[in-house]
Amino acid sequence: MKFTGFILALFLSLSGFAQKNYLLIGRNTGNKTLEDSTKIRTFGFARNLNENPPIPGPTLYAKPGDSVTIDFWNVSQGASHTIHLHGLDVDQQNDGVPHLSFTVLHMEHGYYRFKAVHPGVYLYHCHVLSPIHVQAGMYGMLIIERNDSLEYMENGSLKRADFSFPILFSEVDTNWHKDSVLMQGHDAMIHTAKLPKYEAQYFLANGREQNSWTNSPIHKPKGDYLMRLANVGNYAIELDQLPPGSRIVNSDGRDLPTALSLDSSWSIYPGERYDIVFTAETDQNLRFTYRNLNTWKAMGQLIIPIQLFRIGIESNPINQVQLFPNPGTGSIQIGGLNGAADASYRVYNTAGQLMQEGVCENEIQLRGLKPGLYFIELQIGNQVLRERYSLSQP
Ligand SMILES: [Cu+2]
Repeated sequence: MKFTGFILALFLSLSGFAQKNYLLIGRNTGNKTLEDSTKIRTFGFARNLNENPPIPGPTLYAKPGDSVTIDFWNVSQGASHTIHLHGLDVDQQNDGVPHLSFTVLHMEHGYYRFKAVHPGVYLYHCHVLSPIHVQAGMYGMLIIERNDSLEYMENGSLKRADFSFPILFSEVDTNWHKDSVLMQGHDAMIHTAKLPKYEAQYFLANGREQNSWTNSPIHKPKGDYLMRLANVGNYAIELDQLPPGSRIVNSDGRDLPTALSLDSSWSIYPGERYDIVFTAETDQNLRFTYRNLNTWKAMGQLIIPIQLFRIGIESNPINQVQLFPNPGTGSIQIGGLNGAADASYRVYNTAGQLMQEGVCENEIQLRGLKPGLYFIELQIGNQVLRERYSLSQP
């Protein structure tokens, strides 16, 4: 028996399949400050007991063949929660629909287990009084990647993008974040409360509103982009404006046999997910309109800019240079410098005043600057890269 176990372990390790373990903590005492300083109460999934649950919850990753276990703890006084694995082919026990699988009560925990099979984008969310608990913030993305985040299938062949990024759409209606809505009875079977009419005032992508995207756009060199979209809100997301040549290669966790061109309009309905690929040769404004499903009225809009590095020469090595994390707390790593000699940097504030300068190695430490927006200029030889940088509170 021991020997069989050893052979099995050897086989599993050689085959590259892994055991992926995640810990999520359900909390109903979160808060989120919106861009106009409105503060709302939230529920959410935190990674540890100290964390204010982020919205969305952490993105979970797996590869085909992985065995995934989510250990879910509930520390929500008075509220029960579950994790529904939206779009994944899990068995009944692990589906997270209360009364069909199991519910996790306050100070209890449960395991959700499944095998990752089809690459694509999925969602997880609490399924207890789901209109309320999802609006409260109990949702996140789950991505099954191929060998890495850049691979995708198009027209039956394996391809590779230069960059990829996930975007999860949602909304906030502050009237749904009042205790009278959030803290009513949590048992779906005896739930009688009247819900306010849903009219979202805030429009989010990855939990971020418009100013955040304007100030910190997607900032990469030109190349092929793989964009992983999901909608967990109550509105449809109309893809208003995408780069020419954009196409859908994967829908709801299945590769399309033939890529679908997005030259005409397309919408992502609640719960849907798409992988979209395009080539960015110039700066792009990706535009998304949030539409009421009953009236098709435009309720809000979000523009996500892709701002390419502004470099003159195609083969320019500065194309590969990246500053991260951004936003950050003042310790900025510089990727792709590759030991370039005579690299220098300058930091300007938004009024154009030079705040700091120096010789540039693999890190820049900002000193004594207030939180806010800055411009960081890197000079390598006669090539210059200018990057917006958001300095957040340390
Ligand atoms: Cu819940």
